[in-house]
Amino acid sequence: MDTVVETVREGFVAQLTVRAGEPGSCKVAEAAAAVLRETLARHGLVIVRGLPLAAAGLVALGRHLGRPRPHPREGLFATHPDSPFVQVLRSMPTGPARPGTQVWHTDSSFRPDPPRYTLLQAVALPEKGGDTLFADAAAACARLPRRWERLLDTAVGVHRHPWGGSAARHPVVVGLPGGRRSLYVSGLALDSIVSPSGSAVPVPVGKLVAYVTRPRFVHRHRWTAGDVLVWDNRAVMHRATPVAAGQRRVMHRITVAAEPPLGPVSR
Ligand SMILES: O=C(O)CCC(=O)C(=O)O
Ligand SMILES: [Fe+2]
Repeated sequence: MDTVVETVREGFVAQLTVRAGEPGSCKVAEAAAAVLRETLARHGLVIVRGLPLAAAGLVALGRHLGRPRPHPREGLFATHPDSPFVQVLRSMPTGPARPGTQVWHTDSSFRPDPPRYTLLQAVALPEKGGDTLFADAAAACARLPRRWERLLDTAVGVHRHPWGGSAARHPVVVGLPGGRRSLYVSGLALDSIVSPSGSAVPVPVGKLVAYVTRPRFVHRHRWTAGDVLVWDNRAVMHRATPVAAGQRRVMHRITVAAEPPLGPVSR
């Protein structure tokens, strides 16, 4: 097996192409996984090409990154008949992808133990639309406006499921491999930003999300059938884009928990 890693955007997006004799086998996934782990330590998003995986193969790949999580109770998606870990995302007959996914977010940040990685594979693609956008939260953190830097350093984000429920608290600034830092925010679930003692921090959530998702930090992924995207929910934010009415888009997805738990970082 042969793997080629190319940088698409420095420190943000890489492409990992797998040239394999036996496409889709679990052995191939295993060999590719070591390269994938290394590449993910330096990039928030890895586009894996040439590794068409059945549902079980996607789970096997996820197991090399951490612990795949069973279908979340609060999930919007159907469960794949072959695996309780694989969720099936379908565009709705009226057009758009699931509404929540079109808002900039990081996956399940409203949970006390949010998934670290998400793996998303294209199974059926529309002729037009249905791209996924990613924002480089690590680059945004490195270029944070001075007036926000100090305020956010030890700040705590209060996240809540859009439908309500109890809050989960996570640091706003989180650590990444190699001593890099990132912003852990979500336009879908981040309710407020407070100091460690609970007083309000004067950084409006909407403005912070808008900052991280400025066009200069955004990469648009145009899908090719079989692509597997793997992202680190601590390093990037993402959102789906609409699909035209009558167009079919089907994706398989798993989320994976991985160490270390989300925690504050020191400078
Ligand atoms: O459908 C997409 O492009 C992205 C969906 C999404 O937000 C996810 O899988 O976590
Ligand atoms: Fe998502």
